Amino acid sequence: MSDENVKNLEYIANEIRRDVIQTAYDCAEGVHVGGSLSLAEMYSVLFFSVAKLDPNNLKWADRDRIILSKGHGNVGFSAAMARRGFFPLEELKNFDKLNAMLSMHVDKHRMPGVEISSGSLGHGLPVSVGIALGGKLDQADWQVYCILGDGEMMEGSNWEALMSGAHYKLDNLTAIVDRNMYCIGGPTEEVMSLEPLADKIRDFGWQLIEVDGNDVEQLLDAFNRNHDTGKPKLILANTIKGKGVSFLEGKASSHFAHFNSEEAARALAELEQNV
Ligand SMILES: Cc1ncc(C[n+]2csc(CCOP(=O)(O)OP(=O)(O)O)c2C)c(N)n1
Repeated sequence: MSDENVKNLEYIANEIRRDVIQTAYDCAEGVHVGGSLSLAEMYSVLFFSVAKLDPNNLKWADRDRIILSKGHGNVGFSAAMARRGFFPLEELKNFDKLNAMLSMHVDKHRMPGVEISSGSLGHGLPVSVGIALGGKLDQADWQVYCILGDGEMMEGSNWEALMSGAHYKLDNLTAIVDRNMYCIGGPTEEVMSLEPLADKIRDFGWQLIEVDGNDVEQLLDAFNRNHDTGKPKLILANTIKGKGVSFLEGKASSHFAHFNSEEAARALAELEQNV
């Protein structure tokens, strides 16, 4: 991919971050900021380069299926989908208001282009395994991309899904773990240690690719690498929770936040410098 295209994906990631901050200001209750900022490059790369999608043909049979398993990350996901053309960006202004299209967690009955509702952690990967298995049985050539949080990997259902993904040789399935090192209650390694996470996943029979998840080129390379024969792929994306805003980066408190006008202005000014 050309330098210009990489720059464009970085630009979109920055715009997604700005959308998240603006929504954390507009939404009186606050939103899940940290785990949306950590995934901005992932959303940009997936929605604008890797996945086959058509926002004007939501039921296109050959579309790739993107599943946000960590459904609390809906604010960043919504920003990416809006920018990709699934619905107007203005919908973010009503984020989590009564009867709005966009809510704190992903709701497929209200958001156009969403494959499954999510928010209760530990369900997206099991469902993705089922969808990928269906694709295999149909000999379809679309792919399934499932995004999980690292804290979410504490859910036992994910480990059953890892077993079955390998068992059914689902090389049409790519899971992505946002390894930002924090869950809701603090650092993952203090709450429930996951390490050595890469080795465990490899031992479950998956092709493991570990990257800097805030680096567009590394993400593109990971997605574009062929699946090892007969294996599902897992991209362990090392990211920074709250990435891009100095007073949020690497802080557990970034998980969920509302900003006053001064904080929002500070954050947006920092992100302005990245454009
Ligand atoms: C089954 C279930 N238990 C608890 C919660 C509450 N909860 C919401 S977010 C979260 C932490 C998730 O951590 P992680 O997956 O690392 O998310 P990230 O840091 O990327 O935002 C928890 C426990 C939930 N949504 N679902």
